[in-house]
Amino acid sequence: MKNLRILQSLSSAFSLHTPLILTTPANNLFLQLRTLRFSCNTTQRSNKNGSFPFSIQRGKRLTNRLQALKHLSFSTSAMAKSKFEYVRQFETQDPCLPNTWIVIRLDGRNFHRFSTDHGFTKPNDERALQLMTRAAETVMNDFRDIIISYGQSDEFSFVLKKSTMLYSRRASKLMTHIVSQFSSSYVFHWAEHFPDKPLQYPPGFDGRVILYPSNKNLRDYLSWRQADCHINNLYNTCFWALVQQGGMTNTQAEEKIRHTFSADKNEILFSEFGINYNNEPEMYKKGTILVWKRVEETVMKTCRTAEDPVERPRKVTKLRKKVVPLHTDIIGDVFWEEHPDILEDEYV
Ligand SMILES: Nc1nc2c(ncn2[C@@H]2O[C@H](COP(=O)(O)OP(=O)(O)O)[C@@H](O)[C@H]2O)c(=O)[nH]1
Ligand SMILES: [Mg+2]
Repeated sequence: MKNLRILQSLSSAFSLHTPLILTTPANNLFLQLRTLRFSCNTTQRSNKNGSFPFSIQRGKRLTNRLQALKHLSFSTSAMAKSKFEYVRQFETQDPCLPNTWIVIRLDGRNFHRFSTDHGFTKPNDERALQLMTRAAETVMNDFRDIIISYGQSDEFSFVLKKSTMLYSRRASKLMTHIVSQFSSSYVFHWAEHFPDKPLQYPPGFDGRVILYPSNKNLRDYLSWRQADCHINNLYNTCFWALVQQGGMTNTQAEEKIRHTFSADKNEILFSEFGINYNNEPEMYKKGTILVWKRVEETVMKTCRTAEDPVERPRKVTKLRKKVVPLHTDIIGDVFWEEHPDILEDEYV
């Protein structure tokens, strides 16, 4: 305990004086306590006069604190650092505020062109949507603090639980890892979903980090994305029916539905094309929600039982957490009542 306090004192003394005496920030100063021996690694070389950093400008307070340590064997060793080391100070930290939901949304880059170049069916391509879901599942399995995800069109949102300490909540780390894992998975699984269509060029995805302090904010965010899915899908279903089945040009179709409300579009679809929008696939209307479910899994295991003491391969049923896709409403209360574990974060 005593040594720990001394270490803390030394550390805070350094914090006070580091702008003057050290060229590395205080938090880059590695203080290690090993069997009553302090080993202090700091940059030496980067001081202008080339002398040992403790002795050049030590303040009174620092001197006093170092005095207190004289009964301990105190040794310093300079790390082999180059004169370029100082550039690390330009790096900024970007931790996400504690106790907030961290949402990371990614979106396909220029997917209007990408979908045309790869012959996606309009307005919805089931293969493309399944591939997005496949990539998102991979991300969830890799980053298990993601508690729920939501995807539609060329976008996916990942929600990390409030209490996550993954990568010390560093925004750039979380966002880049999730987006790059998603991108590589999208390419990795491409051929399973488009066996006859080789990938023409590498797709890309952008990413952003959004923090929500309350459960209501988070629910409203997810509701916003699902409402967006519904609005776009109704518009696109109507637009492409007018073009593909009604023989209109893109401009004519756009003109016809430009100032219409949802009810008008439903009416056009039903009266002109016999399409009941309600019967359209749920995945197109609602998007895809990915949640964790405990599922029973039967595996083969070599073991013995109470009745049979001989070890032999047997079927064993285990509970396992698995990502499952849902295409359901998340705007109303029902979904949240059925999945109470999502919003309750036991550590916050
Ligand atoms: N045909 C087709 N296109 C899709 C599908 N999913 C996404 N897209 C295209 O991807 C675009 C996504 O919108 P947005 O991100 O705003 O456009 P971006 O900037 O070009 O990526 C849509 O406008 C469509 O052109 C699909 O299932 N079928
Ligand atoms: Mg896009």
